[in-house]
Amino acid sequence: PLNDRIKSRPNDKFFDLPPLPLDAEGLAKDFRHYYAYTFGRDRDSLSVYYPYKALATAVRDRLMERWKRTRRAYDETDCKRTYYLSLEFLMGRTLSNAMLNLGIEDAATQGLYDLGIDLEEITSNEPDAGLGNGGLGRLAACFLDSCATLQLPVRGYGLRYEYGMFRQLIENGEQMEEPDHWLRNGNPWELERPKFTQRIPFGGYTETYHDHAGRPKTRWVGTHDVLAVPYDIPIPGYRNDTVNTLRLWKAAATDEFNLGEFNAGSYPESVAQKNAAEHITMVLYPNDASENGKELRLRQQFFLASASIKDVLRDWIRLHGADFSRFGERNCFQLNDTHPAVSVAELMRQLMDEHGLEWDAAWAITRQTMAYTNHTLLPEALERWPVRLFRQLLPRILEIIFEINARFLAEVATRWPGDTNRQRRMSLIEEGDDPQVRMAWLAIVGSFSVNGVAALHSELLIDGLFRDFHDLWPNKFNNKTNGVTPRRWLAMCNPGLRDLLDETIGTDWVKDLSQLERLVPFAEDAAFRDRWHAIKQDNKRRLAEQISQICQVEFPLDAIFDVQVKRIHEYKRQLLNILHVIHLYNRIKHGDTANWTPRAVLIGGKAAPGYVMAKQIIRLINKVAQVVNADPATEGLLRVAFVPDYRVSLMEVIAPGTDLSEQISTAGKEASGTGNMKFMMNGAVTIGTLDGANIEIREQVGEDHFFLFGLTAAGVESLRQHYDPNSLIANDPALREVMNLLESGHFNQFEGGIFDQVIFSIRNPHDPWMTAADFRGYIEAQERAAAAYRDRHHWLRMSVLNTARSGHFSSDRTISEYNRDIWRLTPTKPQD
Ligand code: 4GP
Repeated sequence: PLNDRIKSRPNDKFFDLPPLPLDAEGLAKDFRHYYAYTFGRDRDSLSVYYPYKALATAVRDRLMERWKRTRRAYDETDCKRTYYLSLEFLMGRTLSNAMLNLGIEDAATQGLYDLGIDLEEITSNEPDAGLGNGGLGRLAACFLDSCATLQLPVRGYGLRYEYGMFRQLIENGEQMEEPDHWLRNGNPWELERPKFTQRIPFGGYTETYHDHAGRPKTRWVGTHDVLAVPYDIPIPGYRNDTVNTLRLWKAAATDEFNLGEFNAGSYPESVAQKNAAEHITMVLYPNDASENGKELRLRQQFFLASASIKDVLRDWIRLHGADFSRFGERNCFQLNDTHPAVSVAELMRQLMDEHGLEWDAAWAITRQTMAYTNHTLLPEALERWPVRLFRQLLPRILEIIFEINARFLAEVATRWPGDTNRQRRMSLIEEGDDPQVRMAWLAIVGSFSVNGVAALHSELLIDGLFRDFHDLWPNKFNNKTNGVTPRRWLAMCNPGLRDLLDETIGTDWVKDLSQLERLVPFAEDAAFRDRWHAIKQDNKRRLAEQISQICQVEFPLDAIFDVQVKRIHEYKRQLLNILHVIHLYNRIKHGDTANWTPRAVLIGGKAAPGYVMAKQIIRLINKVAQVVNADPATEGLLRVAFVPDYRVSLMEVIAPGTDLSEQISTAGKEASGTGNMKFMMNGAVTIGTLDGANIEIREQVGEDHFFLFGLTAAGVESLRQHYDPNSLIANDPALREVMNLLESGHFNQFEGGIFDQVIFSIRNPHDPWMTAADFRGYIEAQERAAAAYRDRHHWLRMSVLNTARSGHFSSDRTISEYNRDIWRLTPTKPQD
């Protein structure tokens, strides 16, 4: 056949293509070619989307050769590999990042300029790939960028959701959700790979049989299968010719569905079955740090786990045959939270039922290859699935989980004989009327490494939630403090600052962010600080223009830009922020404005559609903003805006234009935070609690360059017993007046009672987030920040030092640690 004939001709014209030009002329030529011939556009077509698509296609071509060379290098060196399994990859836009990493932005700018086109007009037409909720999903995207930049053989595995994170609209102050059909106009970055389609079983039942050697075996039969079709996305490293892969699975019906296997002669029912199969990857569950306990979600989880493991085993067999003796030492699966934890049992199943391994051999491999990262301590995020749901959807997987549990509990009983309480606590199955599978326990038992995402978080895990497991296996537990990619979050989003850094300390910082340290002496240089200031003001102007367009609120450029953008959650305490805004407003109304620092407060973020309290907080922010902005007394002193539809591409404008970064969660609740790192890198100063990575940020930058307030994690826990918000309110005139304004209905004149629940939460002695407890400390820290901002050069010094000391928070550092301690991969260059 054709394939063999082509293969047998080494180095012939068919394969040996000249490398594509990376210069302005070459890019412009290809751009015009795709625009005119591939997309069939001419001067009358108005859509702004096609210029984007034409340029994206030209850029993708330039990734393609490097992609193949990277793949070939991994195959030929037969290196160890890691698979990053995640239900979320919050990639944002790809085009600008790909051009940056390829080193062709200047050429593209010039090439398009010669055609009379402004590059930014094109790049801003790319829809965000919003295949994630927040921190956990964006972390996965930063990690992929770092893995490719460090030339590590890491492949991402995820789901190709038809609908990503919903679009948020604000109507009369309230959040409305609109579906995000991000694939509507096609996705130039993906490559369908139908050849690697996998078949994923659901339902059915199990039966035992004897194999050819007479050994008893189990098989899973009578299943309703769904096809997993892979789509590959290229992940370019920074100027190193490496292009790694993100493989996303799309669910498709099998042919049997089309032929009506289940409903012979009943065409509409059979098509309905087909739709049901395809539902699996229809939509991303929009909950951040909370459980998604629906059957469809468990289907998604198993679908990802099963398809990805099949793909990895297929690849192993392609290169090594069906000998798995070295599989364990050559492969690693990193589980991004418990969402893909069912992989532990699914790897066991495939190794035993599909490849004939015995339990012990399969378990040794599983325990040698699985590693688990925890991303939150919040109890509501701890995934548990009803045993009955498992029995019905994944009967074979449930059997394996029971067997893992029986063997594990025997180990616990040997270590702590007679300690039945401990056995009950550690069991993978939570007993009760409706027994549940504890997915975190399954992940811990099945993994050789368990990590938290910041120092405090990892400590709290081992002396809290995971304590029993830490007693048993102390060496399994480790910390990997999060990081963010300096390519997107500094070089790409802040070109003004990038140029100044290049000029001041050379260009190596993009690949080695610790180089930013070399900026430290420049913090003392007044002329340098003036240039720093000019760049910040430009970035603020750009942000203010966006806010003006989107929110019709004008931010004065001399104001301190005070920003909190992240998912809306009670523990993140957007409520505390808005109480401070009300306090400032109250001061203005009382004429208490001596030595005032003008302030522009920006808040943004999505609430999970079913999270009532979070939605009320959004409404409150919007109502307070309306009243404050409309009051002539606040002119020039205070502005407040809630920016709708916060997403990756908005953060690219927000972070560079921010002066003050709000990281004000209740101590002990924010596992790490990563927005805090993006702000710091871009020269914002943090006001924050001793929580998550804030602690490490403060250590790096020094306590004089961080506005600290609030209870510690230990303080929060010990205050719980005798927390009395009502006396705090009664004894603090500022808080009392803020509560009076709220309770008098000042911000909801014609809508009585809409904020009752929010108000109640502040006054509730059982308020887990202890908003009132930190109010006094918070407004005092805000006053310190305001005073510091009035001393411009003092502030600029802090700003420079924040960037200078942010090197530690590069995801390159994080990934190097994952590799050093967990993955142990060899950096591998693409072949020539
Ligand atoms: C988030 C955590 O809330 C955040 O602190 C952390 O920085 C981020 O993961 C990345 O590790 N958790 C989630 C989630 O997004 O869905 O649990």
